Amino acid sequence: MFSCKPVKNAKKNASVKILGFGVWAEHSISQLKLSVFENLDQLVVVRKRVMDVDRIELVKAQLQPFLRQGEEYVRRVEEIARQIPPIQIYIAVGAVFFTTFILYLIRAFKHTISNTIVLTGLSGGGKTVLFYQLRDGSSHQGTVTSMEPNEGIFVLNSETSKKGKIKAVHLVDVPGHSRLRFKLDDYVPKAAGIVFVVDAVEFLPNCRAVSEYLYDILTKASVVKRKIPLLILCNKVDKVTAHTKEFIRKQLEKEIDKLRTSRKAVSDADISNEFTLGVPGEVFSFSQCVNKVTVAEASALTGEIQPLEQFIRERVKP
Ligand SMILES: Nc1nc2c(ncn2[C@@H]2O[C@H](COP(=O)(O)OP(=O)(O)OP(=O)(O)O)[C@@H](O)[C@H]2O)c(=O)[nH]1
Ligand SMILES: [Mg+2]
Repeated sequence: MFSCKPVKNAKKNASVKILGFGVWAEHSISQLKLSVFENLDQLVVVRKRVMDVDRIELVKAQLQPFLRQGEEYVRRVEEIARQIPPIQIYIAVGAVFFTTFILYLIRAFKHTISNTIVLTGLSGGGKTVLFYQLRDGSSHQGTVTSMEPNEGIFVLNSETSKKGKIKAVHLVDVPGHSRLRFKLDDYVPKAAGIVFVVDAVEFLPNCRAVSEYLYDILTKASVVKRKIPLLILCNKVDKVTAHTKEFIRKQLEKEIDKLRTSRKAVSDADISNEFTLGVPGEVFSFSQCVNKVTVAEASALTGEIQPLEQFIRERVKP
């Protein structure tokens, strides 16, 4: 009698073996795939490196002539340097450093040169009209008492048609009202020049007030230390009743001389001006001031302002 069991077992064994072989084959193929991919990656990396090396070699080859030329120049310079006595080399190097230093100083100095001109003086003297004359060449009649400093940076109207380099002027017109005069301190320390405007018509009734204001300006530390030049501009000379600049100068000197004595007494009582004026024991004159003080005439209304323009141009150079 035949039993079919062994046959069944044999079949089962065979299918198990085939299954096992299948798994093994699948595994082996995936392993193979992995190793092939890994090798491919490595191949790409190696190829990239080879290309990089090739490129570097190419650049090196291209640079080679320049390097050789550079070496040649250095060799020649060394040869020339060996022929020149060392003292000449030191002098040449020194000259280069010195020139650089001088150029640097000129640059630094140019930056510190001011182009600010301050117009000051009692209220009603004509500062604002002068400001417009300088800027626009017209008087802008009907000005009212200024409440704020009036300022602008511009090329003087009389110079707009001039060719070549012309420096713009920073002009500030500070109100003359006693309550607004403190604003002067914002501008005076950096000023290249001060224009003290005097009403030549109404001079005598205001002589004391004019002198006091002028005295305060001339004794300011910023004015004395920086020796800021000051122009006393006697304005409104278009009117026949206007006083001459000589008369005004003399009256101001007399009044300031008197003020010196009275202010000295005050300063002894500990309320002092920053600096004293003139030479002790001598009658005061503007020539005794440490800063240059000049006197000129003008008419803002008619545009006769040449002395003012000249003063500005001497202080603010292109
Ligand atoms: N006749 C004559 N009048 C002038 C002249 N300059 C100014 N004035 C007149 O004087 C008056 C005062 O002029 P302003 O320029 O406003 O005076 P200011 O010095 O600016 O006065 P504040 O702003 O108060 O400090 C105005 O009515 C002007 O028209 C001048 O040269 N001649
Ligand atoms: Mg004004």
